[in-house]
Amino acid sequence: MNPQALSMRPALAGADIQALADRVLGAQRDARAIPKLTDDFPAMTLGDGYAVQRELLRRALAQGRRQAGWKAGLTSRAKMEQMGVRVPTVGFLMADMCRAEGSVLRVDELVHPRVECEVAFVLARPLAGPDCTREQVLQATDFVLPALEVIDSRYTGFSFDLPSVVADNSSSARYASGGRARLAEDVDLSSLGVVLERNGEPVAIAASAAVSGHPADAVALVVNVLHELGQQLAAGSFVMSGGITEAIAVQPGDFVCARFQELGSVALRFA
Ligand code: 0L1
Ligand code: MG
Repeated sequence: MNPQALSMRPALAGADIQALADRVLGAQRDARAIPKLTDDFPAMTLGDGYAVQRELLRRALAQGRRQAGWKAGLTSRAKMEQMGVRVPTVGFLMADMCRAEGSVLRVDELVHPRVECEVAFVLARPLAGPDCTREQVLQATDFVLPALEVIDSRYTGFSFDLPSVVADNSSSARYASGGRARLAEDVDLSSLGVVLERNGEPVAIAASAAVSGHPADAVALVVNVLHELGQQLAAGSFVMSGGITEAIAVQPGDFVCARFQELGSVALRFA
């Protein structure tokens, strides 16, 4: 990858950021695939990707939508290898992207949805960077629970690079949590086994250590990236720590269930 693309220093003009936010929002709203943004803006950096993401969040909040929290993206080695990138990302989660456990999601509202299972953290206290640690995350955590994330890259053929995927809010689309909420100290979060099933068949099996070594490390990473962006995690934030398995594609008719050791299961149906 072009090293300049990894820079947090913005290279684009404010008008370009607005135009790219329009472009991403149009694709998200119409469930329509678009070419990656760097095809037209080859100088775009990671900092520009976050500037577009920040503009998406600003517009969502201006519409009266409520932010529920944040997610870590591209945290597992499996995910990084699958996507051909090396640096994790963050994305924001709005409350209206949440679906009840067991509910039915319409595939035609999305471009090419994929599902992954994650450990979600709910914070009792705020967390701020720059040097947030696993221990600080665990101390600030109210409880953890199992979650499914439905990611939906808006880029044609899943062809994207880091600035483009960050501008697309790290492919965030929907999420659901369920199972059993547990105190973080009551479970060994470093070695939780997970089985992801599609239509009753196991399609991915992994352990939570796939998430940056420990899911709380991924949350610490979110906090430290947010610090670079001038933000922090508020008390009450819902934070998804990153896909434990590779993401699996879903089609209408699919029933997806993630069975977590210690945390129970969470399922979604697709129509
Ligand atoms: O949550 C994630 O890890 C998704 C990151 C973006 C890449 C993708 O669309 O798979
Ligand atoms: Mg994810």
